[in-house]
Amino acid sequence: MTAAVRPLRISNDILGNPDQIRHRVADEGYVFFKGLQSADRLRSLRHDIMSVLMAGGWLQPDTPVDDGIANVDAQCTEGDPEYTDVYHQVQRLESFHTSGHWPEVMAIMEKVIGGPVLPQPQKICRLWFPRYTQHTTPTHQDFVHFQGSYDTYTCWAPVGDCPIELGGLAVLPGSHRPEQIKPHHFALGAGLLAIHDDDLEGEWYTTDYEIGDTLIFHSLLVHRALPNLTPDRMRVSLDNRYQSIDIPIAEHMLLPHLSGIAPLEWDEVYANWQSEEFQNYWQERDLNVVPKQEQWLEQIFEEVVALVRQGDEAGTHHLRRFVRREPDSDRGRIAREVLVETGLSKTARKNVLADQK
Ligand SMILES: O=C(O)CCC(=O)C(=O)O
Ligand SMILES: [Fe+2]
Repeated sequence: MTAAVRPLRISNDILGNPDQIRHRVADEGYVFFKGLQSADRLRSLRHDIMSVLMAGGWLQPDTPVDDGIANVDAQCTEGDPEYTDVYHQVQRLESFHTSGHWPEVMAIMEKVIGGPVLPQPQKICRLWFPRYTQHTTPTHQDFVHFQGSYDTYTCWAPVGDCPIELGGLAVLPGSHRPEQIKPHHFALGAGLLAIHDDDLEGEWYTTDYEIGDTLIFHSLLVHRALPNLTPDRMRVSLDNRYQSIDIPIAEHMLLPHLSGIAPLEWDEVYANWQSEEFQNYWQERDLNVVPKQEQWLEQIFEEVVALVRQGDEAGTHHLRRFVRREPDSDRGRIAREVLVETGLSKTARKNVLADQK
């Protein structure tokens, strides 16, 4: 495969034609629309999110909050306990959850899906620090994370302009066919699962996203994020999932995002909301809920252990974080033993022990 990057195909010309939209998604695995979502509402949401980040110490004090100028000393990412300390405050925002139900979003998802739509309860916001490129979301298919049914679609939108250097999403058109899950392996970055380049062919497509632009893609489409190469800007984006109300949904998609890393209940999420309209909205439906498959998590744990034994840095970073998060679980204990047993320097060993306190 080549490293060249081509521009996403813009589908605004077929916005009024659901058959053509579905045809294009079936063919290319994605559709991309310019200015689909209200820029005003997104700006207001950006203000709410950035205000949480400022209060949490992730933005430079005395800079305009809406600019999202990062305090790089606060760098952290999904999987780090410090990340959820602030991220879960974003999860409590009514405006954030409501954005997943905006009329223009529901209307386009109904066209893509061709019938009544369930916005999955788990809504996701991504908060990506600059100059932290080793934690960029690696190449993957969403199905390994969200599971349930293949016919689930991700709707990704930046909350603010997102030029290429800020690190938006890139897709590999047509890679959702044939209908199969490709091998995934451990990598740092959101989700921790990566498809290796050798298992792929085709060219990457992306764009300089502007506020309101919206990318929708199938759960088997291969995609990745580009690194946030700006000196100081946070990248903030929404990625929410939608499916027909009639097909299976995996049980973990009924829970707040990252509530497995640090506990967060829906009641806590709703504590300061004005409206009940989007609270527990899925409970009145007779959903077909299926268990979460643990196979990928188990696989990467074994891979990480093997990598750490070979002295791999990314694996060591992950295992140390894992021990901090779960010192007392079975895997946490194994992780600690592996870190101590491998050729860690004295300082690193001290850090592992300090992390456990
Ligand atoms: O925003 C990111 O870095 C990851 C997004 C993603 O992979 C997704 O929306 O499925
Ligand atoms: Fe993804």
